[in-house]
Amino acid sequence: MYWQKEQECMSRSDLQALQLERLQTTLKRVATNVPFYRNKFNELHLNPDKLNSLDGIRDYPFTLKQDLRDNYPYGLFAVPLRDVVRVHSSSGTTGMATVVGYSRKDIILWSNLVARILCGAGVTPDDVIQIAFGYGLFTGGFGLHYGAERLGASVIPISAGNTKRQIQIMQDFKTTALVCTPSYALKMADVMMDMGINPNGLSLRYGLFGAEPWSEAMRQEINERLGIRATDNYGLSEVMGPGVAGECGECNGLHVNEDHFLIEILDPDTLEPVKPGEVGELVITTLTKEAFPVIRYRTRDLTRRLPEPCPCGRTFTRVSRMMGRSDDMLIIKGVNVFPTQIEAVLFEIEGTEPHYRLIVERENNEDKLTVMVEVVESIFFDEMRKQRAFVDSIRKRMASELGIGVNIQLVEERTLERFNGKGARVIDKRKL
Ligand code: DLL
Repeated sequence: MYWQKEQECMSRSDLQALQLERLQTTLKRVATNVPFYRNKFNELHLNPDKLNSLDGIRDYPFTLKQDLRDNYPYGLFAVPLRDVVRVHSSSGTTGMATVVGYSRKDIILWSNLVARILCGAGVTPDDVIQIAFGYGLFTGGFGLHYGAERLGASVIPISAGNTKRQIQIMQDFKTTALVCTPSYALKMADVMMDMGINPNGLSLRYGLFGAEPWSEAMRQEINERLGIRATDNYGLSEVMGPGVAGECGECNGLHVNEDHFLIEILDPDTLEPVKPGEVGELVITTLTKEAFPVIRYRTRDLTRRLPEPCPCGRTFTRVSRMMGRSDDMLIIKGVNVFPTQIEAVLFEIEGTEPHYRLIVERENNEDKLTVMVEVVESIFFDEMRKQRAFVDSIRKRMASELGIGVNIQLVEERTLERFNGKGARVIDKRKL
């Protein structure tokens, strides 16, 4: 099933010609409208008018998350704020937020690309879609919502959380497609069991999961426990949000919406292209976005091209599920967390030592983050009540900085192992 067959199945040569034309337009637009890009291009003596092949993109500079932060909030927008109809932000990063904007045309494009992904996964206008992603600055809720409406499905905008109510509604409203993170889907399966509900008695048929890494084993478990077909979909706010890539019914890799995004897969150290089929970092250039185009955005997500043609007939390149990251970003309960954010909070709190461990676990299909931190003797041996208040204050600061709850465990000075070289402060025990 295709949403836009002509585009999704176009010949590779037509696609490349379209990409080149759009790339030229995008480069010219950012050079004209965004001083950040104009200055960088000038420094490197790059003239977008002279670009005459897709490979020419390799002369252009990368865009990093830090560039978005440095230009906070609107510095990288390519249209006046008057033409921006929506603003989103990368999940959970209050202290280091990155802000992205959409013009009216961008919202239409976004809805279309998400509709493509839903359609590719098998969803039709006859389906009832329960969207259990958070609605807000996170792109998951609104992104999937607009796409599902564009498709013509019946949308239940339930948002995240309150699992029992989710299940009640799923039962009563006869939900046929569930949209959330893969870990939340497993949590739902657990809660269904606790509630004595047999998933086979529900109307559920499809699950569209994304926003965090997961594995083939997890897919099998979800499929079996919920009696559905689970597909993976990928995106990131800096590039658009969901809608960048998604699996078709073959469930064997994600088709990238290449008519709107130019991808490169590079060795994260040398920044040279990897050999075909090898794992590398996904780098994305938007080809049609108006308000917030990005040039060679380093996603830090690791994947590889799947060179074999897909039996579904789509010609867009497929990439494997995301296999990890080339930086230390963690995704906890769907929220992006950098260890440096936690470190920064700890450093501000008197009585803590600069030695900590982050332990990430998955308990009952829910992520749990424990911060073990060394504290000075006087605090460690403080009376219980005082210690509890201390822990509470750290927990509150963490919650407001990270946007998620964490457990704090105080340990005595000099108990955490010291490192000689690169410190391994994060222990991720989740087996995905
Ligand atoms: O997570 C956008 C999204 C929402 C995608 C809903 C799919 C569904 P951010 O909050 O900016 O945006 O986080 C982007 O999440 O760089 C990846 O590391 C990770 N990620 C997103 N989708 C997947 C996936 C949204 N399917 C970051 N598999 C990205 C693995 C994913 N990781």
